[in-house]
Amino acid sequence: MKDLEKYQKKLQRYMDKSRYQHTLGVMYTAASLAMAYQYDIDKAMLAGLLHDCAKNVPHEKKLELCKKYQVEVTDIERENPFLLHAKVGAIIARKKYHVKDEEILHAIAVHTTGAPNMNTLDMILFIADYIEPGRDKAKNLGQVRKMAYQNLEHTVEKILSDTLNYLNGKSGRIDPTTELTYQYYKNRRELANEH
Ligand code: DGI
Ligand code: FE
Ligand code: FE
Repeated sequence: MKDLEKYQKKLQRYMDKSRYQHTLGVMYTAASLAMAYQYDIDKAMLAGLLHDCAKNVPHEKKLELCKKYQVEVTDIERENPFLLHAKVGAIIARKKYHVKDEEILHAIAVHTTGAPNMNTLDMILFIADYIEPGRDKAKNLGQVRKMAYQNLEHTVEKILSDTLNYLNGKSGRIDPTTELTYQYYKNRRELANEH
């Protein structure tokens, strides 16, 4: 895809080396998950490439952009503006990279907390961000990487459970969406097990 190369060059100018490496890792991991689940590979790669495009935008500027484009900012996002790089990433992908595909924009917008009832691309991006080869800090990474190629929903639930455990041991507030999303996927699995 020609756009992909163009976007890579542009992104590289805005990102430090390690963030760009992570971005490429997510892009190729998203491609590989798209292969496994017969999803559109080009779309998965574009979502992966752009998902953290707002990562280096200063907090003030992120709040400004949300106001300008009438994107709602929750109290938790105001307190932890790094959470906003997902929603603002979708704004920048639309305005600066001219991405028109709403599925790609949505996947970028929900990539940090997840959201209940995510679609296939949302889950591919959410998982790829967590398991890409450059990641090494989260626990159970080996198990999660294997799960990713067996069941997307179960993997999302596992990642959220591990993330909530990790955040509970830290002082940072937990976004209710993260909690809500975890409960949603846990309930779905339990309901399915009853039948
Ligand atoms: O942008 P990346 O670092 O590549 O990845 P990301 O957008 O998934 O952000 C990961 C971080 O977000 C990780 O340190 C856990 C944190 N996080 C996820 N959900 C929440 C959260 N942090 C807070 N405070 N609250 C949340 O609900
Ligand atoms: Fe991110
Ligand atoms: Fe990321």
